[in-house]
Amino acid sequence: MKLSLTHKILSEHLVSAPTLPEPGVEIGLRIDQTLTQDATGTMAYLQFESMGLDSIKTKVSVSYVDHNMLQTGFENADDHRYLQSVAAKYGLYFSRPGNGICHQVHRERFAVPGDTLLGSDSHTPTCGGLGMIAMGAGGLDIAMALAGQPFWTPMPKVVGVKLTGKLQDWVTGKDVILEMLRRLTVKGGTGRIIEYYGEGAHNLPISDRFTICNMGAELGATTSLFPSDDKTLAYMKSQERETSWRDIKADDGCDYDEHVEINLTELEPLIAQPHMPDNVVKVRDVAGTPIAQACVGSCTNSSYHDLGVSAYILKDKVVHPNVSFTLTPGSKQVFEMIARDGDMTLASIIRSGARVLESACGPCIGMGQAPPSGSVSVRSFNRNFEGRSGTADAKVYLASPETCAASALMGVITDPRDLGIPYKHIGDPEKMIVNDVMLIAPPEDRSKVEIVRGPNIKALPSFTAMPENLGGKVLLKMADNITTDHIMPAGAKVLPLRSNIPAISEFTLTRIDPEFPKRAVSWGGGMIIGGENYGQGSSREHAALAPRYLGVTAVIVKSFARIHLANLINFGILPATFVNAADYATVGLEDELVIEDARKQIANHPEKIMITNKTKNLTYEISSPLTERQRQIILAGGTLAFARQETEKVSA
Ligand code: MIC
Ligand code: SF4
Repeated sequence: MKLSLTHKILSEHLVSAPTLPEPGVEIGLRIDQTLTQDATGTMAYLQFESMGLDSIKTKVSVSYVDHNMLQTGFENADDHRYLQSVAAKYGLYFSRPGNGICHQVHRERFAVPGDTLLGSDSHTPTCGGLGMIAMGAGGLDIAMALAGQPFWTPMPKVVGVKLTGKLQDWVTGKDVILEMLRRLTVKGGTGRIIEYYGEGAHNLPISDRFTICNMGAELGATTSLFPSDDKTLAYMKSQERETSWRDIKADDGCDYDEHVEINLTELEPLIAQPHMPDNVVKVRDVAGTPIAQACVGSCTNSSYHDLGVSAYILKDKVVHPNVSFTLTPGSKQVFEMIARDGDMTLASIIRSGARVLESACGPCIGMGQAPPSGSVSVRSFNRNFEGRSGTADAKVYLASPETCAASALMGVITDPRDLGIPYKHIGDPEKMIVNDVMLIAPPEDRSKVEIVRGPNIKALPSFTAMPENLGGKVLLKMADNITTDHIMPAGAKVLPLRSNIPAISEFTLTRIDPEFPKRAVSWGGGMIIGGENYGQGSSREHAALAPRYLGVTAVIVKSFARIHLANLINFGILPATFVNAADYATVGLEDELVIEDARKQIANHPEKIMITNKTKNLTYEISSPLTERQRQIILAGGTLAFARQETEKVSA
């Protein structure tokens, strides 16, 4: 049988059954590598610690510090020390602050074709650019993988994206993924793995492949990947890691569940307008719009190519006086490369008046560089959700580094082809500067390592089992496409509280209704109602943990995003969808809902749960997509409670 690359890698890692099942059926996968970043890592390691093991069980695991580096108080600094000591204690690599953004560093130094990677960050699929199955998940799922447990996820459909032709000058991988978003939308990849193949895929430079896989997260896809070919080998050689290269690709003529075809030759520079990554038009359609800010960086576009091409556009010129232009090298490696290359890349950037930021997430997660009121910011990033930049009324556009740099120069949104400068190809360098001094390997003798816990690191809250009857008022009713940035905002004010659930829960859903946390507490908890694609975006499990802490017992929506759904189950919140879409309209704030015999209903037929709206005297049918394993988790009050219950059974 001819197999897709996805099926090959999944089969090699399948532990739940001898063969891959139909799409939708839950599969358990062996995880080779994990990564965490500081904003999700503290929770993941607190959860791992609570499992009582003395060592991690994965092949390679890395703890990165890249999100929260402002250090406006002791909180982040304390988190960094905790993460460093946990890594040393349990056998992980620690990537020091300054070494770079997790996805950029991981692809440079650790990604291996054919392996599996699970990361507590939704852009973990970036490493799919090297031919691996790299997936985002909540921190608790990472903790389980570190403990050697399988990762459970629904068997995805595989979408084969056939790329033909070759990109024109000034058109990039970013434009390919923006075209995918234009066609498929932010929900189009849900329950799917996107596999690129064909002559066009082979023509794409490695840096474009990473950008495309990175932003596949915005399609809602489980992951995206490219075949491992001669370009992959050349990249791994440039990183002095060719011994880890593996020749693995789809069989010619294999079957895909769904098909998409893009002729690269026909693409032109594209741009996502505010406030969704799928609101895509041609750059020329919005050209001339005045901008106040441009930013090149983030895990999507901060490679040597991205900085190099920006510098080329800026060479011997000055950034427009009305624009603040920031550039972020994605890693220390990229930073050192632009500082030492023959083109004087860093010098051109400095001379142009652009602002160089440290290698971290920075403005992408609202850590500084909030744009001026009501202004336009053009960014090479992956998310432009309302308010995420730190300025509630800013209008954020997403485009290639080429378009960002051209716009920064002109002061208005500009198609790089209209700059009138000759095109210069900046390829993947044959040799990168390899220097791992900022990656700390665990010590030989880990027994003496003490874990350092600052006062911001609070104990994990524990949750009770599902009651017989589940009742409560509707605490909030929301529309479609609610992101995890709405549920649990990030930014400079909130990120420092990621290790402190009582404190961070006070920000839950405040972007939608500032009174939500107070109401949830004074009403003694309750249920929340949402529309389509609820919980899209980030993998932050705080978007489930904090609501649970405030007493949310059920989330009833039209449809869920994958990672958020898994996080709700992990923390014992019942996720359910309306069977009759029309029922959504009849539920209102403050309505009293009750699921009689909730435990029985969930245990016996979660796909058909009856819930009564006592206020309106109506009964609805809702459906919870729970497998047998997940039913037990929900009944126990969450994954950790379930794991404890199982251990007690064994030792009894
Ligand atoms: C993001 O881009 O939203 C983040 C910050 O990287 C998140 C993780 C987090 O919230 O810590 C993600 O994408 O998973
Ligand atoms: Fe960091 Fe932004 Fe990438 Fe998230 S999307 S990992 S915040 S750079």
